Amino acid sequence: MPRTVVVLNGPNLNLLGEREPEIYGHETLADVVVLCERAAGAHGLQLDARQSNHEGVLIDWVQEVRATAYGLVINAGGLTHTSVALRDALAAVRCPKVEVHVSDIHRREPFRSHSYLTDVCDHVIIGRGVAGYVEAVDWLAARA
Ligand code: DHK
Repeated sequence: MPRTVVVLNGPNLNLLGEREPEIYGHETLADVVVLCERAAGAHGLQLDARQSNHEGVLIDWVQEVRATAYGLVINAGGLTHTSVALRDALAAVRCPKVEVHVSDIHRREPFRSHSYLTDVCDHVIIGRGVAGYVEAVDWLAARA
């Protein structure tokens, strides 16, 4: 059975590279997927990368992979700061989970400082740009 790292991206992350590049940088979501595939491959892992702008879709995906994923990386975008429901879904996931933010949410508007996801994740990577996703995959591989 392939060991699969699931990378979930939430609302507006499909616009990476285009939206507020001074905050989120110039790399696109497609670039992120290539970087993560490379990192996963280097550890002998498969990658399953998905993005949705819809909270319920993300929750469905979290539930779908909760018993089978080897590791989960999630950047929930703005849902980070609002979604108890996504948090509850993540709490039911068995594998290690890493919360990623491209920007440093603690150095932006105060409402971004609180994450509903942090204490149901095993590790948090913030403010490292898209390299944070690669760090997350490496962290999951090292933790096994
Ligand atoms: C991405 C978003 O879309 C924002 O809503 C978060 C996060 C920060 C990021 O830095 O990747 O506040």
